[in-house]
Amino acid sequence: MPPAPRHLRHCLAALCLLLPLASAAQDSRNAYLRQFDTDGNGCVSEAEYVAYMSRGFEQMDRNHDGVLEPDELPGGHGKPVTLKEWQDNLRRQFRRLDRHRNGCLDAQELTAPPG
Ligand SMILES: [Ca+2]
Ligand SMILES: [Ca+2]
Repeated sequence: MPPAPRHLRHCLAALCLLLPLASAAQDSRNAYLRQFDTDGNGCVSEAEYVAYMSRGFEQMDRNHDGVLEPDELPGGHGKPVTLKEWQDNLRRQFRRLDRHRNGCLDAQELTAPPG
């Protein structure tokens, strides 16, 4: 699988700054998971992951046209990103995080550095 385009990696890196990685005590991991886990079953499905992470897109899409133009991207440059491209990238990210391949992320998988 080809690496994500550079501008997407930048966006995702910006989102990952929200992760409490440095102080990833189990409590904060679980609190983080609960933000994603809308059905409360203790793990994050692909749909829950994409829905939650898409909020980042909506917050950055200041003119709400469904496209992140360069001036809406972190750093103010890069190729425009559509919501579909953003979500496709999130699904790839989800599959990388799902190390147990059970279609659901536990707190440990969710807070692991992407890679
Ligand atoms: Ca869930
Ligand atoms: Ca836009």
